[in-house]
Amino acid sequence: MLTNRTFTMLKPDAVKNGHIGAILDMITSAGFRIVALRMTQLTTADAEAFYAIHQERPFFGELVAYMTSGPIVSAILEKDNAVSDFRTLIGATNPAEAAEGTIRNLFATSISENAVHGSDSDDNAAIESAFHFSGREQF
Ligand code: FUP
Repeated sequence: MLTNRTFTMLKPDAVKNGHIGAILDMITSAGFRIVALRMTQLTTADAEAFYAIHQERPFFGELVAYMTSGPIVSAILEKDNAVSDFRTLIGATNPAEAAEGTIRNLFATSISENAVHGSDSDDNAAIESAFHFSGREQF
């Protein structure tokens, strides 16, 4: 189990608005080591599978449309207490509630276009990492 790793995506709004460099700098400055990294664009099938847990939620269609609307940057990050510390670094799902200085506070535009994803558990970090990266792409 990759208990010291978490998975993130810099979402289409963050990429489109030119924030890749600033967000990766915040991530590494906070002590995370990037162990996998890719710029890609999700297909509808990718996004539906990745967010399958939300398929009954009213925002599912909008979420899939948004997450496939442009390129993203996906990454695996390593640090002690990675999942919890990264959730603290990104802030609340709704940027209006995200603590000052968090990535979502600084870069997110709305609850749906909220700049970054962060895994919510060690189990999901492992599942999401394997969804995006093969073993030989993780360093
Ligand atoms: P988080 O773990 O903070 O990414 O938040 P959730 O797992 O609750 O939600 C996953 C994604 O669904 C969010 F990043 C954005 C989207 N979402 C909405 O669009 N509307 C909502 O009301 C809640 C979530």
